[in-house]
Amino acid sequence: MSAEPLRFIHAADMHLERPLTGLGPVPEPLRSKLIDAPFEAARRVFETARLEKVDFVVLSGDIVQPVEAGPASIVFLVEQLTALGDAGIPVYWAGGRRDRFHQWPKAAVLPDTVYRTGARDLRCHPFYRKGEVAALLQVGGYQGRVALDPEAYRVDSPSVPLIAVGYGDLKESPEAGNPVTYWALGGRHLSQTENLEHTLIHYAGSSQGRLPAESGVHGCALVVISPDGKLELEQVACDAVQWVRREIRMTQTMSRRKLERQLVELTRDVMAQGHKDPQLVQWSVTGSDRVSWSSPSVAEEILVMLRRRFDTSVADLWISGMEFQHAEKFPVPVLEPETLAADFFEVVQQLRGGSEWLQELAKRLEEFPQVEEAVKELLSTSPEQQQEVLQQVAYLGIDLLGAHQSLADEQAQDAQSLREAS
Ligand SMILES: [Mn+2]
Repeated sequence: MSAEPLRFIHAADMHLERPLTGLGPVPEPLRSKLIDAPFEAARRVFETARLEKVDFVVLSGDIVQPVEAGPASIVFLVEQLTALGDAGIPVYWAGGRRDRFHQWPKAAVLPDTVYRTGARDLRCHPFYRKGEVAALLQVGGYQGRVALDPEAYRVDSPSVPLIAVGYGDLKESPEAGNPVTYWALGGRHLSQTENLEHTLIHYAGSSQGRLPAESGVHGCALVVISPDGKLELEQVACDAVQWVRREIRMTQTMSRRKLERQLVELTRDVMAQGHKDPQLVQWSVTGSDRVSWSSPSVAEEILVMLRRRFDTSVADLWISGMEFQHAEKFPVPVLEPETLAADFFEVVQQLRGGSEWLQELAKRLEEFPQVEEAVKELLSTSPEQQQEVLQQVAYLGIDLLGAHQSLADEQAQDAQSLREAS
């Protein structure tokens, strides 16, 4: 093996066919940036490869669904991969569930520095540097719903680093005798690393988060394998828009107005940090179990208030969501007795701890095939998931039956407690 380290970029799940979702009405100045974000993120990944002068790039699937993405995305990708080819950087691309190489338009010609492996296929490529093999790449396409077998990627005693590029989960942890140096995997949208003694398994994650659940930094991995076999992985942020999820803890006595004031202040703090890219902020309020007004409709009202406050043409910030997190398994509302909400809640309480209610529900909904199907699907989920649904039912019911505290009530209550205190 040569005395130079091996350096490469690992990226996955770019999903150039998929826009950002879960945002609500976005102010005009932000729109084009959000539309462009998946492409800008991909551009930054490929630019990193060129600036770092890496040996090659590995793509672990779900880069683009060619039919859904449309011609502009295909042209974009061909240009990016051609620029890499011109810089002497080959690309090894394991086809994911979405890539569909057989639907790739014939007119879009990829440079011959791009090596693609389609579904149910596995190919071994030697990577040459100065006329010598410097690495071996086992590139495997989407295997259907079957998990990847680490043994299939085996090569008999390789004298150079062996890189496995694949899409999906591994059936089992690779054995100690498995010669793969690095598992470049895709199919998970949040990056994830599993460091085993003899190998490193890494999911690159999507280069651009698409929804609130994909918060945190996204990008690609820069992997360096030194001549003595030491492996280093550096995460490189490439996302053009960041989903920020922030938690704030509420105390039992906290009033709604105080919470609102805090949220405004904290959002200002996020804004003051001066990011170069737009921030999409999701507020999650914990510790709200014992507060009767912590309902979805109050969350919605607060969201509208925050959006109005921060809808400025200069700020690259948008509040993507606001939710009350209920850590306890079930709401503990303070309800007026003999009200609809209280009666409803009592019934829901009685249904806890079993799945009979679902069977009963399925029976009653037999004449509505579509709903019935959804309920039957629920029946096949775990008891925990069923209880979670019941919990949501409880919150929604209490909310819809008007048990939440309105702002007017609260202002009156605030004024009352002020009078009492003075
Ligand atoms: Mn994917």
